[in-house]
Amino acid sequence: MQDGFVRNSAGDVNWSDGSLSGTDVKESTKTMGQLRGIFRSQEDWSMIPPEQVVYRVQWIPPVAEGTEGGLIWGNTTIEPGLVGDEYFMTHGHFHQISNRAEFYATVRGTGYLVLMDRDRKTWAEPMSPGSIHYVHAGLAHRAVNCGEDPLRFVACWPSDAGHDYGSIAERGFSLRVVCRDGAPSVIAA
Ligand code: M6P
Ligand code: ZN
Repeated sequence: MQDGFVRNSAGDVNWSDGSLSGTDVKESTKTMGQLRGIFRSQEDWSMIPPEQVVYRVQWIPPVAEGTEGGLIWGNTTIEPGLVGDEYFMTHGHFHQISNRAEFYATVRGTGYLVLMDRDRKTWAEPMSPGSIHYVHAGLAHRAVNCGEDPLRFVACWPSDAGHDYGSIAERGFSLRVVCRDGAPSVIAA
């Protein structure tokens, strides 16, 4: 083999859990303390240790974030758990550039992908291993773990999409996923 003709350009995905390895993998962790104001009950939120990990994200940016025309591959692992009757979930965001879409695909676990447009019309798609979810441009998106095991999904989004967390921090989504009699229920917020 001649040098330079064959190489791995991004990294490796372990398809059994979606995890990434390689030199360019970035990682972040979101703790309960960083999710102040996201769950419905401030009182229940305050009873959980702030260092409790709610979810982890890994991603590979083959081009710098913010670059137009590129893509980023990542994954998220949401731990199982409840804040009062509300399942552990991601913060959720709109994209800063409103015409940027995203793919999610579930690897392990069960839950919901909650989607909301700018008029606050909200709906939820069930997530289970193998489910593919197309997040249309302009929709806010949040994943919720309704199972007893970690919810793991992979995602691919444009490198210049950006994360607009402010709108969600201010008003949230207009649906919440809660545990009723031991089963998930999607209710108006
Ligand atoms: C997915 C992608 C990421 C996002 C992550 C966690 O992997 O959508 O861009 O960062 O989920 O979601 P959030 O940013 O809302 O915390
Ligand atoms: Zn996104």
